[in-house]
Amino acid sequence: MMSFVKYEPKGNIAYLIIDREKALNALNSQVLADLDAALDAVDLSEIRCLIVRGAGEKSFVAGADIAQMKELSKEEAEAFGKQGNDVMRKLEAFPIPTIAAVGGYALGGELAMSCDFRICSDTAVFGQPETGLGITPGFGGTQRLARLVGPGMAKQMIYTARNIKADEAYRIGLVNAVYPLSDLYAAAEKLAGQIAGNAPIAVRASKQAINDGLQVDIDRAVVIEEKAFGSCFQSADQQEGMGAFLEKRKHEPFINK
Ligand code: DAK
Repeated sequence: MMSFVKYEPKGNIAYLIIDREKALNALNSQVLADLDAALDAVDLSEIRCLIVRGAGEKSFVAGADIAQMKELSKEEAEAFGKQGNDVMRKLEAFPIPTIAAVGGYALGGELAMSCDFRICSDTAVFGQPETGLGITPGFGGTQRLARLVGPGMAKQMIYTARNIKADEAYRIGLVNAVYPLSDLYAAAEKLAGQIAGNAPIAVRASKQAINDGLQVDIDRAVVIEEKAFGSCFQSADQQEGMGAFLEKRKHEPFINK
């Protein structure tokens, strides 16, 4: 069956490609369901980092599908919001790191914000157009943007519905780096490769500790970190990583054990 989300493994990293180019990769229920299924299909024994991108040269994701949303009842809107929230949460909590490679429009940027971090092309445009459409952001847009760029900037972006370009997105910390479009995916692969080269148990435990720790007070957060730290010990990769340092040699490739 035709899917709007392509899963393309490449060694021990993989792409998830939102592939609905004729609507600039806008998210309707089918795309969300396909994204959910694609996440389930990731081979976590092999893949160590995911790169999320949009198909084509113009858009990452042009937000939720306005044609689908236009006629929703209140109940249907809530159900659509929940479907999106569930899949964004699944992506955010995905066991391995995720990088959003934003080449073009990221309007209603909830998908990008659910990734661990974002890099973008110099052609990228970010914005939350929702209040101009008569709705609030959904799929976590009011929540994650404020956590990423602070409440003041998030409120300005959401109340004004004004788009910002790549340089401003970089300045406010919404993206970690900006590349020419022609270099974006190579840069994403390089980052993903660096991540994939480190001990997977440690990388995953770091992700979970950061995510879980941000939800609680600092006293509980440091306990979460202690558990994550402990979970790495007596692993083959911890033994090899530390052993190699002490023996002044390069470590063998990590084996995720
Ligand atoms: N939905 C549906 N179709 C879209 C679309 C979208 N978001 N974005 C683009 N398309 C379609 C266009 O309708 C057009 O289709 P055809 O006319 O060819 O059939 C095709 O993609 C190409 O778009 P354009 O012709 O408009 O291309 P341009 O280069 O002229 O303009 C643009 C590109 C990205 C500036 C423009 O397409 C645009 O402004 N798109 C809409 C962006 C936007 O406002 N997105 C929505 C963000 S709001 C919630 C749940 C979810 C949400 C909120 C609440 N609850 C349940 C509470 C989420 C909200 C959002 O994401």
